[in-house]
Amino acid sequence: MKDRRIVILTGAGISKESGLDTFRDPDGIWARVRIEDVATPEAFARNPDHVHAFYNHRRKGLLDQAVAPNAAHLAIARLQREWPGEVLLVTQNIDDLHERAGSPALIHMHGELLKARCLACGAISPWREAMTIDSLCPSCGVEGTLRVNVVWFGEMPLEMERIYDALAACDLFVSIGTSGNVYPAAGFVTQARSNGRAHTLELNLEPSEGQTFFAERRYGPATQEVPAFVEQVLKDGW
Ligand code: BV8
Repeated sequence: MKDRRIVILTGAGISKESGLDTFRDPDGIWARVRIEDVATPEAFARNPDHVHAFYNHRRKGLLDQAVAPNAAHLAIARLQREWPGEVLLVTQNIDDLHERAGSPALIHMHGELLKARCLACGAISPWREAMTIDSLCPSCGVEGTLRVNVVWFGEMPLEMERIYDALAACDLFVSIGTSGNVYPAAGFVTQARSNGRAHTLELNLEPSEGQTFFAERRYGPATQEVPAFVEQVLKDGW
C-alpha cells in the first residue's frame, strides 16, 4: 500500500466555498468578461491596462480576509502529510489556498496570481499589490515590463513533463472541482487510464465534460466530498 502513488488535479470548484468565483458556472468569471479580452497574450499586448485591471481585481479579492482555505483544501493537505506513498497535487488554480491550507508541495500548472513575471529579466517575484504598466520589476528595476505570472490561453502550462511522468506512474488519479473544459488538464484522466492500472475518480458538484472517462464519480460540494474521500483512503485505501 505504501508505495501506491496518487495524483490530484484541482480546479476552481475547490475554491468556490472559500468565496472565489469559478469560470464557467452561471455566475462565473467568463459570464462577465471574455477570455479573448483578458486571458491571452494578444489581449495583454492590445490593452495591458485592461488585463492588469482584471487581475488586480481578482488579486484584491483573493487577499480579502474573508477568503480562506476550506475543508477540501485542508483534507488534501492532510492526505499529503499522512499518505505513506507519493501524492502529487496539481492545481489549475492561481490562488494560494492550497499553500495556506498547509499543502507541503504542489504544481501551479496555470501559474500564480500573487506572483509577477518580468518580461525584461525573466525574474518571478512575489506580488500582492495592484500591478500597472508603470510598475517596476523588483529584480532588475525596469519599469513597465511586468505581467502577472499566470498561463494564458495559447501559452504552455508549467511543469508538464513532471505531470505526465506522474500520471504514467500513478495508481489513483482524482480530479476535484473542474469542468474538464480546458486542455491539457482535461486530458489528464485519459493519460492516467492509459498506464493500465490507475483508478480514476471525479469529485465535483456536477458531472464534468469528461465524466465518462472516470471509473468512479461522486457529486456534491467539495467541502463534503473531499474530506470523506480522504478519510476513506487513509482508512481503507481504494
Ligand atoms: C495550451 C489561468 C498548448 C488564467 C487558465 C487541446 C489540446 C491542447 C490545447 C487545446 C486543446 N483544445 C483547445 C486548446 C487550447 C486551450 C483550451 O483548452 N481552450 C478551451 C477553452 C477549449 N488550452 C490552452 O490554451 C492551454 N495551453 O494548450 O498550450 C501549447 C502547445 C504548444 C505551444 C504553446 C502552447 C492553456 C490553458 C490555460 C489557460 N489559463 N487560467 C486565469 O486564471 O485567469 S485556464 C482557466 O480554465 C482557469 O484558470 C482554470 O484553470 C481552467 C479550468 O477551469 P476550471 O478550474 O475547471 O473552472 P470551471 O469554472 O470551468 O469549472 C468549475 C467546476 O467546479 C464546475 O464543474 C463546477 O460544477 C464545479 N464546482 C462549483 N462549485 C463547486 C464545484 N465542485 C465542487 N464543489 C463546489 N462547491
